[in-house]
Amino acid sequence: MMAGLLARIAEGRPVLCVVGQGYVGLSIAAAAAAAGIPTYGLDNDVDRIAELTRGRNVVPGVSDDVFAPGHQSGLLRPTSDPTCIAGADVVLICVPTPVVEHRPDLRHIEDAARTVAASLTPGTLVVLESTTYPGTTEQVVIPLLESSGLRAGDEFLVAYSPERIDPGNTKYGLRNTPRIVGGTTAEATAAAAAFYRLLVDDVTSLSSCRAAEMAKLLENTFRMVNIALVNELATLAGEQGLDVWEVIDAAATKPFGFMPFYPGPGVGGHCIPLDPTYLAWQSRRDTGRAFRLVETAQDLNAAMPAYVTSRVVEVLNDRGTAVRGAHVLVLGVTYKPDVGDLRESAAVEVVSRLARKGAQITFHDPFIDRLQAMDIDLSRTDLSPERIREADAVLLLTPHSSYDLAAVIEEARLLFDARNAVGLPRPASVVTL
Ligand code: SAJ
Repeated sequence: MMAGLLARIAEGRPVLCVVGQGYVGLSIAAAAAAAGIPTYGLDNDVDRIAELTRGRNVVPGVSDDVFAPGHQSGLLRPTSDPTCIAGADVVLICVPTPVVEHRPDLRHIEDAARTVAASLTPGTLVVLESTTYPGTTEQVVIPLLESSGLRAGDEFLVAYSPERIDPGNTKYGLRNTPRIVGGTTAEATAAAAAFYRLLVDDVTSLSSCRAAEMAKLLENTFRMVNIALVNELATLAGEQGLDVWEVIDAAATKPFGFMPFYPGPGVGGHCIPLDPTYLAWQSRRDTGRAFRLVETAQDLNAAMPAYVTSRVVEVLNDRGTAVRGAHVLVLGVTYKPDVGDLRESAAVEVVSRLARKGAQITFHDPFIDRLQAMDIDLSRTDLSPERIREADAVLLLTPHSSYDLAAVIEEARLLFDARNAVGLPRPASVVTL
């Protein structure tokens, strides 16, 4: 039964079904099709499927140079019909794992597993890619898959392999970002590793699903707590009149034992601020102990929008301008540069806080034409010299690469550079955290 699966993988043409066509699922579905693998891109959003079928890349975070080759290959078949799973050799589950009230919400994973179970056939490899807490694959996904009546390990194989996409990263893509895979059996691990080697240069096999689940959480928790470190350092440096960016760059001259992270208005996206919660939640559930570093770091990062807001109020005040009635032009509101995604964007909270203090906010972001979030509803302003001159302060929160900062500095009476995009030495009209 598995011999057929392994043979089709070895031939480089297993039939693939990717459940979930968000930025993770569509990226790997398109790459697989471009690599000659017949691929179903399964999603229950029929409008999204209709657009993708027409060749329109409607998923934020998926670059056209990833989507286009997949679509043009003629092997990428967007669909909302889950029966395609019955003909698949390999099924990847790439669905969101949100956090709701500080608890993992596995609803999407559970729904996907049930959908797979309804059409699962013997000899299939099922891989979970969604970020989740260790034990999810074995304790949640497998029982749902076995509701098909098939037995995991004997009649179908199960593994876990976390996605490692970095939206907006033009240097690292699917093929040159190393992969880790862990299966419930040695055969599952081997089959998953063989499949991913069709798409990825460097694949590392682990001893279990749980090891792979925990490794992913370590990766993102590592980032989150180190960002919290420099965020807290920024508030301390600010009070001491130190330029935190100079301090970080100085520390980064050490060629070993240090990795620079940078402060800012906060931590956004749907991974870094959320994934570590899975670790904290499981620690409390399984051991009764808090995962203190995660909880403290999340509090520190969550405090940054208020800190940046207070700094803007302070620099306006230093120039004799009350924040109430002050015209603040915000540049960049997405969660990170060159990615058109507002999820968990700290910039949105800063805008909301300043508006609540009575500031007159205008904003520009090349990816967002209307900002509706929290208690704000603003249309994008044009980025003309007049608009910049009108502002009492220009607040650069997300430095998209399309911004001509020299031109902004030329016209701005005051530029608050929350990301040190201007760099050192800083012109007199430019202030920072
Ligand atoms: N941020 C800082 N300071 C830093 C780095 C990031 O404030 O030094 C902020 C960013 O502005 C952003 C947030 O943190 O608001 C998250 O940025 P990110 O680039 O770390 O996170 P994502 O969600 O875009 O992508 C990350 C991947 N990024 C990198 O490895 C650089 C990677 O961790 C995961 O593959 C991916 O999340 C995921 O899907 O888990």
